[in-house]
Amino acid sequence: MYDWLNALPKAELHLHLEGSLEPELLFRLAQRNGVALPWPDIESLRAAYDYGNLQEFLDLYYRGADVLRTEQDFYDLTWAYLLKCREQNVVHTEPFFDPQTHTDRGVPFDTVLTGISQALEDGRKQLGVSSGLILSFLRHLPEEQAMRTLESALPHRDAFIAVGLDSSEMGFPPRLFQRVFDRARAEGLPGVAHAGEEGPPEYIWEALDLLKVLRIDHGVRAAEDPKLIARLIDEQIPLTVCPLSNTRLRVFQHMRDHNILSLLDAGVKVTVNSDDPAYFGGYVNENFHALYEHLGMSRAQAQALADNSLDARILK
Ligand code: ES4
Ligand code: ZN
Repeated sequence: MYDWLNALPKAELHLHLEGSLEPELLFRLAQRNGVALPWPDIESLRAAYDYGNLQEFLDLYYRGADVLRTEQDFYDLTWAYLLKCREQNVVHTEPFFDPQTHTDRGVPFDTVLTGISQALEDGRKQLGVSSGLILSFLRHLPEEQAMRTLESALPHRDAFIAVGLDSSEMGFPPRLFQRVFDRARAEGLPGVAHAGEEGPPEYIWEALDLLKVLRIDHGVRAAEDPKLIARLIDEQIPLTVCPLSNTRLRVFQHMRDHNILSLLDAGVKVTVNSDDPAYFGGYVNENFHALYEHLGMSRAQAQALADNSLDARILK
């Protein structure tokens, strides 16, 4: 079963490039750039990968991203992820990056974008992995800063397929970013948004009705709202679900409690994704393995999940 799951062609639609920074590369870049780290070695960094909620994870994730300084760093980060894609039969990926995490530290927008874009291009040519990049806004920062980030991205409009919304969810509802998403759409950039990970179903309604997103990232709390579930099924709105992330961040206490297969069987267009694989203990295939191990996922269910991922691409 594991070999069969690994061989399934699939797309990844919910992956933060900064979250694919493995401890080994993190330490190598820290040394290369002369960045001091609060952890003496890789083992103690790994020991810190134990989170009570989303915010505890994000604090560590932003701390880790501080080692990314040069164009080559962003290239190396992205290339390492693309090698994983090839290894795992991820034939297409639509990764996020968070420009504000870097520009707020003084790393120029163009440095970040050029390093990532060059690696994606080489991935298409040398690895056969197709891709489309999603520019994601940090929702814990004011809307004006998201708008300024969008402005710095527009000269490179063709480098992106969509805009996204991530970071701390509670207290930062989608409605705060309606103008930014309107502006992006006017420029031909559709939206996706994290909603219903820790936040209530109301945030998913807002993402759909106000931000007019094409997909919901996570969305697992939709299950609390039958009217919302009916709409997701009716309109076949994809949810990019991240099982290992959800259990590591205690959205579900145990994998056997996860609702992804119930949503699938109900007719919701759910997909399997890794979110921040370096921080949550696995890439896409390890997420599939966990669903088989703890939820008894069948081959037919796995096939449907993989088919959904290819179907829910923005870049066709
Ligand atoms: C994230 Cl799991 C998750 N949720 C929200 N924002 C994020 N950024 C990176 N990983
Ligand atoms: Zn995410």
